[in-house]
Amino acid sequence: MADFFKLNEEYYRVPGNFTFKDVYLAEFIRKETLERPELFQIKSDDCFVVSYPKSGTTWTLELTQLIMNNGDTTYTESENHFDRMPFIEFKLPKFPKMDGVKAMQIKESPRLLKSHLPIHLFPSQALHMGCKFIFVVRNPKDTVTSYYNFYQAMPSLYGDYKGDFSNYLKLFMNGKVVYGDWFDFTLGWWKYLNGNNALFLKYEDMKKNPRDATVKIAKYLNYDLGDDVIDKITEYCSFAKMKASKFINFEEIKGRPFLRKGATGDWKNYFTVAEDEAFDEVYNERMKDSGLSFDWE
Ligand code: PPS
Repeated sequence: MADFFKLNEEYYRVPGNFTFKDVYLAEFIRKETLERPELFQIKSDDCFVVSYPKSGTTWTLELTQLIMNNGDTTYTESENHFDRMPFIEFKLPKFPKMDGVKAMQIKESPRLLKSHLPIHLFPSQALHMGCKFIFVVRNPKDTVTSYYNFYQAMPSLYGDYKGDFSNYLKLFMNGKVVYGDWFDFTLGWWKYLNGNNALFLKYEDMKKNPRDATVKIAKYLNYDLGDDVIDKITEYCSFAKMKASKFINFEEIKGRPFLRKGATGDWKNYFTVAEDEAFDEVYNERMKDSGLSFDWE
């Protein structure tokens, strides 16, 4: 297997890529904040939604924000998703309003914040201040499938990726996609979350029972919402509704929306049988002691 996902030296590199503490990153991640995490100015009542990219972050953030607003959609319908929930490590001159450090400073508390940083790059002060953590994870076959499509949809972040899926899967399996190795990322956070007051959600569970996710988030954040409000929030954040919302969905390239399919099992349309088998071998080896399992269908 070792050779199955072997990358040649000419592999695709995103614009401004750099490696920080063994994690492959891109120009849109502010290196200065990784070197000086105190720049983040964390507050003890901050709530973080943390995930590897393409795991259901946007969905979880929208649910959480509506819960924090007791189901009132006024704020949700007043600004776009990325401006409402600061993406803490983001910085790219093309999107000045999205500068994470600045954006967090102007938000009222309790703040709802997004990050894709692996735990060893995450501002560690937040781990000791009583902040809330909602971690969402998705089966990695669907994650890489979604990420492959996102690379092609967002040239402003990922450049001019022209490789096929097999090529992309090799990048993913070698940790050469932005935010690095999925296994390291997931295991790192999973170990932390197990022993701490954090909420752990799986995308596949959310798909099967979206109402349950709303209930869990509300309970975790101590919002006592009525059944009608829980139903309203769940429905408001359905894939169809979020896809139709101009405050959430967008297309940088026509025909390649940010909210793409919102399905489980799409990986089967991308993986060959050989790739699937080789992937399972790596997965079983790397995740064997984790106690973490996924639905793959
Ligand atoms: S990002 O850019 O890393 O923050 O992306 P992230 O939000 O983590 O993941 C994007 C995928 O989640 C899907 N999505 C949803 N699925 C089901 N229901 C809802 N409401 C929903 N909202 C977003 C989105 O379509 C991406 O998955 P794919 O498979 O590409 O469609």
